[in-house]
Amino acid sequence: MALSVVTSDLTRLALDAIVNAANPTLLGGGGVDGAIHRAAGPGLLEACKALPQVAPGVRCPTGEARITPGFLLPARYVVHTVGPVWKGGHHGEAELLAQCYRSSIALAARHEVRSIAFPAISCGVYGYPPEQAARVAMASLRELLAIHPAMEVQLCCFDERMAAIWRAAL
Ligand code: AR6
Repeated sequence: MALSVVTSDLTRLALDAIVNAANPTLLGGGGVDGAIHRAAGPGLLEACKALPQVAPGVRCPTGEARITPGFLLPARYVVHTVGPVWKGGHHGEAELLAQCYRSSIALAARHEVRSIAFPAISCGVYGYPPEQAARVAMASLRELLAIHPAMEVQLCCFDERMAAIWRAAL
């Protein structure tokens, strides 16, 4: 099946690309972002710094995506996307989260990526309720896989509790 849920450390996956749940600066942070920068080594930060700012301090607005090499990671590319901060659900969060999946897959496809893994974007520091995020992600990804049938997509959960929520949505 082209869409699956795995329980793993995202930084260990040897796929064409992994997706980073970044912040608009693209200069690193905590959570999966911090783990990716640690595992990729300093080349990743240099590549991120080289991406143009579209506004002061903003290299990637919420819902958009940017791509860099994976440097020391087993994955060839890192697709950086910025999820919405959860503000109760009535501030366009679902549409912005769906945009993250769309922008990431579109950008990956332009780089001939055939296998890609996403973390649970926005479900950590950004506070998005995972049950709702998983439904948005799965609905977006099903539509995207109809457009990109050769793409293999993994949803990478850090622990079993999160994986159970995502499997239920799948
Ligand atoms: N592998 C897979 N999943 C992970 C890993 C890992 N190594 N580490 C954490 N997770 P978060 P967000 C899970 O907070 O909510 C950063 O500081 C984690 O358990 O990483 O989009 C950025 O710079 C959770 O389920 O991302 C931003 O400022 C999921 O990844 C902000 O956090 C996402 O949690 C983005 O917040």
